[in-house]
Amino acid sequence: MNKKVYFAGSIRAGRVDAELYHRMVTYIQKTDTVLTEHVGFLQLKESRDDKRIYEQDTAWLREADLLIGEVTCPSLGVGYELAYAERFGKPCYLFYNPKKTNLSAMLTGDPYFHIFPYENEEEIFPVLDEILSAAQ
Ligand code: 6IA
Repeated sequence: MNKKVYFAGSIRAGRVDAELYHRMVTYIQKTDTVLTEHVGFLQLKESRDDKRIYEQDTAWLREADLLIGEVTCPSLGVGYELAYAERFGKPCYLFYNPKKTNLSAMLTGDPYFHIFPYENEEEIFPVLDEILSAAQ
C-alpha cells in the first residue's frame, strides 16, 4: 500500500485513451500515490519546456516503486520510459487492448515486462488490485 506509481500513457502521440487513463489513475489513487497524475488529466495545458519535462519525468522514474502503463496508443515517450524503467530495475505492468493495436515486439518480446491484454476495461481493475497489493 502507498506505493509510488509512475503512470505512463500517450501525450503528444494522441489523447484518444485519455478518459481511460483518467479512470486508471483515479483508481490507483484510492490506495497509492501516482507521481504522474497529469497523464490522466482530461484537459492538458501543453508545455514546451521539454528539458524540464524530461528531467522531471526521469527523476520520477528513478523515484517510483513501479510503472503502470496503458500502451494501446503507441507513444515514443512511453517506449522511452519503459526502457528507462527497465534500466533502473523498476517493475513494469502494461495494459493494452489487442483489438485496437498490434503491440510492438520490443515490448511483447521482452520478458522483463508484465503485459496484460484486455478486451473490456472492467478487466483492468482487479489486475491493478493484485499488482498494488503485491509486495515489491
Ligand atoms: O511521446 P508522448 O508525448 O506520447 O509521451 C508520453 C509520456 O511522456 C508520458 O507517459 C509522460 O510521462 C511523458 N510526457 C510527455 N509529455 C509530457 C508532459 N507534457 N508533461 C509530463 N510528462 C510528459 C506537458 C503536459 C503538462 C503541462 C501536463
